[in-house]
Amino acid sequence: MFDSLLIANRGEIACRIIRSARQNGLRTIAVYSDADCNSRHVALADEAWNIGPAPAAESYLLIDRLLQVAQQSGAEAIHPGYGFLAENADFAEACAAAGLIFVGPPVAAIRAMGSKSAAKEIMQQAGVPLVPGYHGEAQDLETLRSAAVEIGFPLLVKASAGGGGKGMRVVRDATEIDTAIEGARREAASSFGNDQLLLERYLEQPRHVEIQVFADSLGNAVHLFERDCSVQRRHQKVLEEAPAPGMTAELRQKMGTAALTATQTIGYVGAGTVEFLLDTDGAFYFMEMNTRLQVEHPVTEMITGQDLVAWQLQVAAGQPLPCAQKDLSIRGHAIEARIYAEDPTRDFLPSIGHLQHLNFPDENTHLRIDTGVRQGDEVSIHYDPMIAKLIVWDEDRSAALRRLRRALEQVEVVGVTTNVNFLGAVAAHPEFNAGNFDTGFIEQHRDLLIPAPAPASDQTLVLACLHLLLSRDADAQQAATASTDPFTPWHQTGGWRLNGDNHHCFNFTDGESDLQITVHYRPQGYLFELPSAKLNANGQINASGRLLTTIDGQQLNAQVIRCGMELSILTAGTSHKLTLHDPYADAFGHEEAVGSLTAPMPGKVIAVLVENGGWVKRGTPLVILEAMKMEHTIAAPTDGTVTQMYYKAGALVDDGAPLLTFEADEGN
Ligand code: MV4
Repeated sequence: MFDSLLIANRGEIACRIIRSARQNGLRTIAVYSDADCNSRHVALADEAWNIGPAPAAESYLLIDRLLQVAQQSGAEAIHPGYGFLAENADFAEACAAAGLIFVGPPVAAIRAMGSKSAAKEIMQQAGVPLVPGYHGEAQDLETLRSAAVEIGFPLLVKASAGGGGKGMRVVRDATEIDTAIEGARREAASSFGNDQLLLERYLEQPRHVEIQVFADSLGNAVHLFERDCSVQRRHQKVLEEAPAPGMTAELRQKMGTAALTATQTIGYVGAGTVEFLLDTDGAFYFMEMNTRLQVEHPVTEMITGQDLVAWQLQVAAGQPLPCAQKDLSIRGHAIEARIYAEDPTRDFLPSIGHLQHLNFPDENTHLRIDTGVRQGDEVSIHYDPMIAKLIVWDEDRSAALRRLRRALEQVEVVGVTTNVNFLGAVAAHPEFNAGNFDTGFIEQHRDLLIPAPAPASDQTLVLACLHLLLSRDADAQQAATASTDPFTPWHQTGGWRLNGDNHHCFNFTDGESDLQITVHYRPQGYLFELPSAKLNANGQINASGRLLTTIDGQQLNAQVIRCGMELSILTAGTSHKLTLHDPYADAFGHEEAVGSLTAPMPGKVIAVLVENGGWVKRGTPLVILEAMKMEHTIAAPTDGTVTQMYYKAGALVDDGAPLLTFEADEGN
């Protein structure tokens, strides 16, 4: 076994590889772009080397730079992970030429599987079942037209060099074939630089079932059963599971044998995945072979108890496979959900931003979290916006689904929009739970899986107000303790008024709606007057910052995260964002509030939102003052730097007191 490994990747897969490499006693060498200098994979590795600016084309895809780091760091082997250069035959070849062990398949195998047509030709020769079709070299219209008639309709026109469904066109009758071929040819040429096409009979409702295979350099090969990856959106996998629902022992044996035939036919070594289309009649057809470790490999690991990255390292070191086929069996059921920073309600638009709050449920033998990020990291535009893979295991599928739903409810993310609620809706959908799904599942059930955003519930509104009230009490308590005059009325927060019912008004914006909630102080807590209900509630913020409440007799705990005027309220399975209105800014005009860095009247500092030396954009909230029972936000007058904050939360300030010094950017 080699002693050192360079991981030519980032994010969760880099962290995952480092974990197994370290467990196997290897020195781990990470590479990182400028944008990743503080990332989790850098922190986990024994050493880390900068390879260039954020764009992948200027860093993670630079073969020469990676080989240079390998040489400088003394790395003996390189693991490409997935994506980036994982299936780049030139990279594998360059590693070998540099005397490095490439943790992956032989160059010839990568090249052979790189073209769909070539792969299908090889598989056809090997007797692996293919969808009836045409994948020949002759590409003239006449040949393709007559092949189409031979195949029958509906048929699919695919780009041979294509992937992920790009360039696929369904043709339902002969009159459409010419247009479809010419269109597909143009798209293939522009998208892949290769206009070769193949034709196949179109399967209306296929499932995507893939077989994990593994071969060593000594002629041994095994399969580690199947994964069902049919729940996809625009050819991006959403959920994957193992074993496949409804799979019979006979079909599993047939598919496993076909996958091993494919593997041995191309002299494969290492981890690979043979993808099949499974038709409704139980027939299966070779789709493609992936010459890398897949994102979804953890579900296979959970049902077999194997560490596939450890297998990769051992096989790359020339060792035999750790297991024979007879040693492998399926135990239980595993499901993986891919948590992404994207907004399903905006057609899954990536959501870029700062992970201000990130909390996962605790891992255990039933729950595994593979992630490349930590609270405080940025989700950047440069890379795949994956936040984590959440993998559950249990004795059977329904128990695993129950665990998945519960685990997703406990995922807390503030700072970016995520697909967590969408994943939960899939995991709760009756058809998915019944195992009735195929590659069209998401489109078929879109309305139920991606409901329109709902207004804040009464509970959410009460939780938001309670958080603000209790936080203010805590600040006031802290100020009183620190004050030379602990009994000054400025530290009282009981809503005291002369001859009046003690109450306070909160103004929120929820989506497009403005809401006002009046909170009446009561001996046992508070009475909340909501737009459509009155609720009694009280609570406390515990040491870890969680809000523990009783609302009309029901106990409920929540995480409420505040960022300036934005409040995110997270409870089991729900997350909602409210914007706290600043009536003072409205009353006095925002311009004045933005321009002034002094206290507009005597009051109390209730929040300091930027640290000394912090750079901010114009309008960013800097300090929140409380005066006349109202909140006033002091915001950045321009882009610039807060050079000195004069006060901490709880401090009392006089009218006109300078609150901070601010250095505007040049040109402002
Ligand atoms: C097909 C097919 C139906 N009939 N081939 C999509 C991308 C590539 N992996 C192959 N794909 C398909 N090929 C025939 N002859 C349907 C798909 C397909 C699909 C396959 C697997 C997983 C998700 C999919 C989503 C849409 C279409």
